[in-house]
Amino acid sequence: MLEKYLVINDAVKEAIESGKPVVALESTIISHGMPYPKNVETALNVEKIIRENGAIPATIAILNGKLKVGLTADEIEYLGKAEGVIKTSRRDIPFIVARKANGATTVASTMIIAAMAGIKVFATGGIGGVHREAQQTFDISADLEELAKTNVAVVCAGAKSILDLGLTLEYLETKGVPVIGYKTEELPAFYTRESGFKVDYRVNSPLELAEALKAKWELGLQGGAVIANPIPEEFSMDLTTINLAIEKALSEAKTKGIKGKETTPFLLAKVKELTGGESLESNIHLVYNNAKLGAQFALELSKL
Ligand code: PSU
Ligand code: MN
Repeated sequence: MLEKYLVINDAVKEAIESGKPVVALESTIISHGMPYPKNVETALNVEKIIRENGAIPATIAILNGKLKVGLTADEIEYLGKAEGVIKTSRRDIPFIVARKANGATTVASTMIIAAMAGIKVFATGGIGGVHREAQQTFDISADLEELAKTNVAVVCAGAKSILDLGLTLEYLETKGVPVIGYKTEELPAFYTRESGFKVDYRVNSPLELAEALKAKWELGLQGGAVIANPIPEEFSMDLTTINLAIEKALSEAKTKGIKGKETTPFLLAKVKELTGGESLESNIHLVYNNAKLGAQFALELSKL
């Protein structure tokens, strides 16, 4: 039945079937996260980094209604350039499929499709979370629910402080999702290495990560994990600069009445606009850093 919907490219299929390491990649970051042509350039570099570190990349999106695992360079180019690609989370998938539309997958939907294909490791930039003032708005990303139930581990640089990081951690705790710091005790906040919040566990090697996730899944403990990998020091941003931009973006979103699925893309675009090219460069390099760790982790997992 799944074959009707799911299209896995040959290289990725061969790797999955023979137990080789594969790293899933999302596509919202391409369509909604960065401007063209940087988005395409970054997506292709990320795939290259994964290959250089011994794993097979599988960029995921929905194209003409097909759940695609492993995009070609042309498909990545198309997605990066096309107008009207729909940001697709769990609830959107059936409609994008039935309408034979193009959808860029978020963390949640990339996890879903990766799990359908049998991929356990996924690398990206930042996850969605509990928004500030969620006590009133109820704005909590579907990414968190997905982490609670789908067996895919997500390597990221933490979450942006456009979110309420404290509430995001509380939510993940309730849902039983481990938040793991890679070589750090502190939750990184995307552009910065620090946030003031602690992670649940610190690990110091890809092998340690692989052993913990293997135990989780062999025990039948459903769900993923957040592997928080701090941005490399040389690309990290000044805390005051980034916080000012975030405050400004949040107040503008409020004035404009931005709601629902538009909130995250709006805030990301605003922060980028306010901090200029610097935040874009930081963003790109933290994704590269996560791609590398994702590949190393997938490699260790495949050896266990
Ligand atoms: N945060 C980022 N960069 C991103 C996203 C979040 O720093 O690109 C994207 C991811 O695709 C994530 C989605 O899964 O936004 C979350 O959107 P929402 O908050 O609407 O669930
Ligand atoms: Mn939301």
